[in-house]
Amino acid sequence: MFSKIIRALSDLDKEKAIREIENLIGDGVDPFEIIQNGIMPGMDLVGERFETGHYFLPDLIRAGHIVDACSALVKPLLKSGRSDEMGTIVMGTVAGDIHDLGKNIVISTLESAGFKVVDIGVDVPVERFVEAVRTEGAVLLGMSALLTVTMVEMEKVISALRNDSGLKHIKVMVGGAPLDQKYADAIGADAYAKDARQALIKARELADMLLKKNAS
Ligand code: B1M
Repeated sequence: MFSKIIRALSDLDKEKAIREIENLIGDGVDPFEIIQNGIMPGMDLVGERFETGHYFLPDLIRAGHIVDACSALVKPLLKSGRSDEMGTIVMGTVAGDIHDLGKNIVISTLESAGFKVVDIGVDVPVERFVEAVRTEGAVLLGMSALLTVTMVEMEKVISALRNDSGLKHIKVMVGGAPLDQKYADAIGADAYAKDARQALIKARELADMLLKKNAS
């Protein structure tokens, strides 16, 4: 079902990719499945072609534009069924990293479920994360990283929060292609999500946990 969209994306064929996304949406395919089984594997192939020297930086940039156009079709459908007032989440991509397409999909998903999300952008330094959590009164901080060399920034932010008596209670969720649960545990994150659907599940669990704690 997803082979055509994967192929269109990996061949950097924007028109075909958009048409295939529209077809999948028209067939009633779950939008989370479209991201997980169509867009992400398509981008994995683009990445592989880049790594093996078949694609170059302009191709990556083009791939980014195509994902952006495809995401714009899928994002309005990322409804979760339940939409309560869930609190504020600050979200950004760590320092040195400008990948934001996945982060933006996660943000749309969280917003559609009732979270207020403050997007502080890409290439965000440690101090800016800490400042934003403080000034926005966030209950949760979300960090995204797509480069293995920038993953280490997450640990610095978590450490800065844990060393601040006013912010040590803030829950932290991390995500992005090079991460896994083991890494999230090692750096002391409260949750790891491998995709947008998981991000929503984990964010709800963390928010519910905080609500229960405040009520007791
Ligand atoms: Co870049 N890039 N890139 N790139 N790029 C990768 C990441 C790479 C894996 C490609 C490859 O070589 N195979 C590789 C990293 C290798 C590594 O570190 N191991 C790479 C490289 C090397 C680079 C440059 C260094 C290239 C260069 O300049 N020589 C450069 C770095 C720039 C920088 O950041 N400083 C670079 C630049 C770019 C573009 C700007 C051109 C463009 C990004 C455009 C943009 O984001 N606005 C780009 C692209 C498009 C990619 C690939 C091909 C696709 C990324 C993407 O958008 N995926 C990527 C290859 C790949 O991912 N396989 C690659 C689709 C998106 C929907 O998925 O982002 O994984 P994803 O998000 C998912 C989940 O990860 C998760 O949910 C999302 C939705 O389900 N998730 C979270 C993400 N954040 C989350 C946060 C959460 C929870 C879940 O909680 C807080």
